Amino acid sequence: MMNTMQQNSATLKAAARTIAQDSVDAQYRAEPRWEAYGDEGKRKALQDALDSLAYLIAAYEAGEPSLLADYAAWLDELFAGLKFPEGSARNSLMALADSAAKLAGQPGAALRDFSLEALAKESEAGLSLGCQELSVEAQSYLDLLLASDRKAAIGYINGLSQGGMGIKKLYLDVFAPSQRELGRLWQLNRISVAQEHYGTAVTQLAMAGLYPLLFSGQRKNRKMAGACVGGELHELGIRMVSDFFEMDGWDSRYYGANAPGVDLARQLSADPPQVLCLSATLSVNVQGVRQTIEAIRDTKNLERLPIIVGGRPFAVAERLWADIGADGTASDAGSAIALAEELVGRGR
Ligand code: B12
Repeated sequence: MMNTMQQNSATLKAAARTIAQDSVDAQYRAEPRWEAYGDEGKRKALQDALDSLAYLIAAYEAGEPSLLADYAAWLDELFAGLKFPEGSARNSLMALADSAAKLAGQPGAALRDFSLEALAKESEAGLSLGCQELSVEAQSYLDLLLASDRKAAIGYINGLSQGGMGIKKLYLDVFAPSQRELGRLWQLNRISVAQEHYGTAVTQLAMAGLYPLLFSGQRKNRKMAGACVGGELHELGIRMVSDFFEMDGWDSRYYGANAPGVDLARQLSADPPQVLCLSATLSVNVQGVRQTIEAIRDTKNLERLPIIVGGRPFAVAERLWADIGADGTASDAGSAIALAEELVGRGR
């Protein structure tokens, strides 16, 4: 049964193109100098508007203003990197909400009210996407990634490992912060998409090189499965989670990015694990997490499978995991294991 917000969201998604086009037209009327960018500029503006509208609707559908506040804070930083005037991010989001109110009846008006409330909270958006102080090791590794020196980067990681740095520390204190900083530098327009892709490819290779070292712990005769939900391509986080379980003696089954819920359910039903970990990085994929959980719960042998969810939306919106039907969330790979042990011990 769909609740009102889900019903409204379906209406809004069906009208998305009309709403996005209307808001782009309104912004072009307000800023006629944008015409100088020609048809290509208009095409990009429409795509950006569609993307932002998807985030607006995702936050509304989840009933979580903090998700929209978080997205607005991210858009602000992105626009600052592009030297857009201050306030552009908020204005573009409100322009979308106004177009929705104009064109999509009561659901559009509900989206606008929600957006006003959420954007008032933007300045309180707690999590920042980057610029934490990097450790010496993370900074040195990142420098090698940015110098496109794969050989030296892999050599550096192997050196740290041989020098006694454990895999957990390499994952959480070297790879994860370097990856986040790569994302921040891309967002601020200081590095290219190609440089981010290169760095991520090297990190995947470095993790693969450490793989033989994962299996030293005593086995526990327990299985976990880890996957990103459909549409979600950020798979390093859930891979780290799966590897942490493996190191803790569990058998881990890592299904990677973009796993369709129904297929995952079918696969797990044949040989159920004790815990399933699902990951989403983008808030537009939160409904995908909900749908995957529903598919799992509707599948024979999996009705009582404990499900842990994680990734940025669940760090931003504290109760989201419960609202979408999961059994818990954890902020990183380390804390997921304690939660899994607790859930398995307690039973669903
Ligand atoms: C690499 C990367 C990509 C790669 C991913 C490749 C891959 N094989 O994974 C590619 C190029 C595909 C990509 C694409 C996009 N990306 Co990207 N990406 C990144 C980047 C730079 C690093 C991600 C990463 O590896 N992080 C390291 C891992 C270890 O951290 P983590 O995922 O947070 O995981 C930890 C915890 O969250 C937690 N956790 C995660 N999952 C789970 C699950 C469970 C159960 C538990 C318990 C815990 C848990 O544990 C992990 C370890 O402790 C991030 C930057 C960032 N801040 O993360 C941007 C970032 C996530 N991407 C971003 C964007 C915008 C995009 C695109 C939309 C860009 C575009 N216009 O196309 C697309 C969307 C693709 C999609 N549909 O998913 C933005 C998202 C902004 C936002 N508002 O949400 C970010 C934040 C960059 C930025 N600063 O702007 N991206």
